[in-house]
Amino acid sequence: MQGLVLKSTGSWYDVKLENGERISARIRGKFRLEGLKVTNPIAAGDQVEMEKDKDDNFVIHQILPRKNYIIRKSVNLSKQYHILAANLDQAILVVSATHPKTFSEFIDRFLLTATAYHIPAVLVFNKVDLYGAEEKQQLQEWIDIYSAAGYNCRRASAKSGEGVGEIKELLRGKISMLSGHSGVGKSTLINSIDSNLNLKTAAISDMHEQGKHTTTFAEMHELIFGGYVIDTPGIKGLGLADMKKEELCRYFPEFLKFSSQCKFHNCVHINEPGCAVKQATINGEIREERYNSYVHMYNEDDEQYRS
Ligand SMILES: Nc1nc2c(ncn2[C@@H]2O[C@H](COP(=O)(O)OP(=O)(O)OP(=O)(O)O)[C@@H](O)[C@H]2O)c(=O)[nH]1
Ligand SMILES: [Mg+2]
Ligand SMILES: [Zn+2]
Repeated sequence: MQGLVLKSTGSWYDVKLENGERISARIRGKFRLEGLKVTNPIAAGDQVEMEKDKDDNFVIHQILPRKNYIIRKSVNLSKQYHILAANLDQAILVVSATHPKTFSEFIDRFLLTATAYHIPAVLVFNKVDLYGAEEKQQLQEWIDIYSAAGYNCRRASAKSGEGVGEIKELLRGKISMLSGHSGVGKSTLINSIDSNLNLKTAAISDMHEQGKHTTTFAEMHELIFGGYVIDTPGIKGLGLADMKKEELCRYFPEFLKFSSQCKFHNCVHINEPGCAVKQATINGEIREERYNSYVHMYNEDDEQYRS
């Protein structure tokens, strides 16, 4: 019997059967992920094979091959990873310029991760109803930078409804994951797109302008107009799991146009002579912010990477 995992809360999994019925299942056996230690072997979006045990409980005994998956470092256990979701058509990062503010470095890491896992990434700049002059300038800058890098950028306000129709079209018929810091409005956006869903939301704290981690488990919701959306808990950061630092530059799409012209074929665009990527940055063909962000990630603590 086959099913689609909607939610994993630890030892139990909510699974939708092919007949539409929603059941709880446990897992049996060990599931591994390409040598990485993971805290949850099965994630929302997984297609699984199940059978019934002698007590008539559903037991998952196999994961069907994944089209893709996205992971982050586990919050407490430094060498462990958490699978956020599997089998995605797109990963949407919800960003806000204020209440709470998202930093560009976080955006760049998210895009890098999604790109490395071959998942199309979209940026949704939410809460535009709150933006003053400074935030509007930041928004325009972000849109310039990330559109030039080849990413789809959308502005939205779950409050005023601006841009919500476009995001609905973006989600129609697809499996999408929404990520971003706690409090940027992921659950509120989903509620405004499909009023049948009534996801829990909460005001951010006045003191620190941070979200309250209202959504605690990634959960996949079926959209009334077709498609699925996975609402996820707010994240602080994404690990660069699974990657060697020399590979990072492959996942900056705007570098690729130039990197074939570098003097050395294995150029990582840091200190090599005759580097076309560096030259393109000087010429303004690659945004300096993105190049600097790349150098920053490259020079980070080597602990980040798998050797
Ligand atoms: N002004 C304004 N407020 C918004 C908007 N979108 C969401 N909010 C508010 O922001 C707060 C946080 O929204 P949530 O939807 O709970 O945020 P979340 O991203 O799901 O947060 P976590 O579940 O904690 O990760 C709520 O008070 C929402 O009403 C928006 O576009 N404009
Ligand atoms: Mg939420
Ligand atoms: Zn180079």
